[in-house]
Amino acid sequence: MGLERTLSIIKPDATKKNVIGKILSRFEEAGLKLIAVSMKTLSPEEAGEFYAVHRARPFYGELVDYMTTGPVVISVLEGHDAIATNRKLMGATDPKKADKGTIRADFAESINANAVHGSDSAENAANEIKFFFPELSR
Ligand code: IDP
Ligand code: MG
Repeated sequence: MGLERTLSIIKPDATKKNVIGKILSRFEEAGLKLIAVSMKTLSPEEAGEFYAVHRARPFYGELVDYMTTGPVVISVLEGHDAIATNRKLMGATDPKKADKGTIRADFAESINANAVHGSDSAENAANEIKFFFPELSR
């Protein structure tokens, strides 16, 4: 793949731990460029709509509640193969299963409070970027 964009969210557990800078550095060190950044606390409506693809999953309610417990840092990362590069930096969903040296292995608390979100496909990346940064999607 060529130049791509992906959406990243540093989740409430990680902002609370004061590791925003450390996580953003990993993106930059991997060659991903931050082209938009926003820090905010998500409303239940925003979190619910953002994670609507998971509505049918048993953890949906817990996930939406958790995502509103504190500020998050939402960013658009751009670079070569950005979607897969970011997923690789993140590590597995369950931090206990995440490879050594990944963001989740180093900073996540649990399978729910797992430090970061990253788009998983080009289609979802486009939708997620549009959701938080509509001005980038014209
Ligand atoms: P991903 O973030 O690695 O792409 P997904 O399967 O898309 O993982 O799940 C979205 C988010 O839902 C996860 O990042 C995590 O916060 C939460 N989650 C996933 N599986 C579970 C679970 O089994 N229990 C509680 N929360 C979960
Ligand atoms: Mg996912």
